[in-house]
Amino acid sequence: DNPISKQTNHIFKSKLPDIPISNNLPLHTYCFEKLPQTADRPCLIVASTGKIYTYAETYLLSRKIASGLSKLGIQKGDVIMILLQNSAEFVLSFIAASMIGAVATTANPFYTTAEIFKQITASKTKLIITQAMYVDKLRPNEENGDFDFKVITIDEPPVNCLHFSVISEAKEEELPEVEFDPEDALALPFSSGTTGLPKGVILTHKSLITSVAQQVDGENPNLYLATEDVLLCVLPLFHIFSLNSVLLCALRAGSAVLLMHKFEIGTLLGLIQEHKVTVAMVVPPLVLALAKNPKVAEFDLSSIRLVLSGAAPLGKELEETLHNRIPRAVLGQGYGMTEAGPVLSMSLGFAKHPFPTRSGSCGTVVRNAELKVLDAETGLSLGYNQTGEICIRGQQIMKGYLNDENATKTTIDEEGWLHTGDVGYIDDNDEIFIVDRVKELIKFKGFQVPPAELEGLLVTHPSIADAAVVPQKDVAAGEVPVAFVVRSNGNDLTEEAIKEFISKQVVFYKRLHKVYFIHAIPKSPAGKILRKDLRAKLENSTQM
Ligand code: 4UW
Repeated sequence: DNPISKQTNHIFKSKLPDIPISNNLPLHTYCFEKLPQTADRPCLIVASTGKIYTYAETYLLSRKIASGLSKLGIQKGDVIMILLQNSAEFVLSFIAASMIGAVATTANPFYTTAEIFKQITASKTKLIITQAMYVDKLRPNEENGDFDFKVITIDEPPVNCLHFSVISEAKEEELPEVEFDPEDALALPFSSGTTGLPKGVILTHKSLITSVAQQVDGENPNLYLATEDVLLCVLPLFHIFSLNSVLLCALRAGSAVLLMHKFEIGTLLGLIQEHKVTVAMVVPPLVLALAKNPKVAEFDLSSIRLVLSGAAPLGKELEETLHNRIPRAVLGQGYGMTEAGPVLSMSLGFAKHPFPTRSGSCGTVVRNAELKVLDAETGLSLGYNQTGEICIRGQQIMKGYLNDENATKTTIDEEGWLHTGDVGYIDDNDEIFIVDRVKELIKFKGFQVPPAELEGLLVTHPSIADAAVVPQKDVAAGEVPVAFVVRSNGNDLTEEAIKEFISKQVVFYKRLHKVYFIHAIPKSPAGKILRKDLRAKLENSTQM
């Protein structure tokens, strides 16, 4: 027996058996399949007002909104943008889009005008649902050109905008019949993936249903949620983690979703106590707050039975500190990537009949999927405890990038494997450990910061000849973006001026934390920035 050949085609599967998945349905039908049983159960709880929408109300309102959108001319395949913090209107609009075969592109309301318009342009947004305070950002100027989209606000509408009641008070009987194909696009989140600028990620009804089913379906669901569960929804729904693993999983399971429109630790702790939150989906900075903030001691968090962290690496010590604070809760991680539909793996400690897990792992590959670890040099797939690039295959992954065949081809290969750009290994308990990233992406508290975007902005400055942006480790944020800049004329341009130049153009988490001036950006013969060299420069130099 040749041990090498045995390992060259190693494919990892879940410890849970594959299950049949109803991914031929439209997403809303799948999510509300148990409506006859859950009709009177709480579905959405709006934290700021205490208003509760039952499952029946959520479903009916979504139908009205779907009908209203259709009255406004939104048809199958059209894109609507949801530019909102977490709110009932966010959820209802998303489900409504599904009901008429429309596509929802979600964006951060804190984005600058330029960032929003890039997404509007790329997605050909026909209608935007937002709040009055963000409408000023939606006024096209010369740079943005001519646009033709309707704007709906969930509060008092400014001039030329419509109020949300225009759609939410439409007649559900007039909801048109729409033909569905499981491969129809449904969600269009934007992600920079392994390289370049943010791109529209096409997630279909089939991919999202598959992903949700991989988490919460089956006799022994990987992520067991019951109708009695109350899920904390503080992570922004415009990011795929919250949209999929909090909202859609909760809807499918018939659990309640506690919607918080922003994070504030005192409010959060009070809400957990008041609503007896049982399941908390979090990112590492939130784990840090829960583990270390002295206010935690003043509240009763004993209702929490499960804490699921993801979107960025979680330190082992932090996990253990939190465990000491809420010893009864099962802690673990999920690992997702927008393009992967998004969940690749999840802790089997969350299963209905859980498996023992190890601290620091990102969980085990989800069921009905295949995972492999690719050796960068040989292109072979590796066995247990060998480090390489993580690749995933299954019906949950994206259909592709919107209008970008090249980027799609470099991310999903001919055999259907999606290459994540994450580096890790699978241990002998089938658990995934991520150790590095080969892609460009920087993650600030789980938010994407695409270096190419900042580099593109930097070189538009008249006194900058060249620039590269790389991550620097940071205790609070995980990583922060820092720039290496080559000045084009003299030494007048200061670090402060560059930081300000960028911060005016981007959302807060993309701001540069440091600028280093150098004579030339190290590049490969093909002209690619040698990011590794720059990262090493940061790590090695104490002056920096
Ligand atoms: N450990 C280390 C992790 C981890 C990680 C992600 O912004 P995106 O495209 O997507 C996300 C999605 C996260 C997510 C979705 C659903 C879910 O259940 C879950 O589990 C809790 C998480 O973050 O960024 C993708 C990149 O973020 C890094 C990794 O580099 C990945 O390619 N990342 N999760 N647990 N790193």
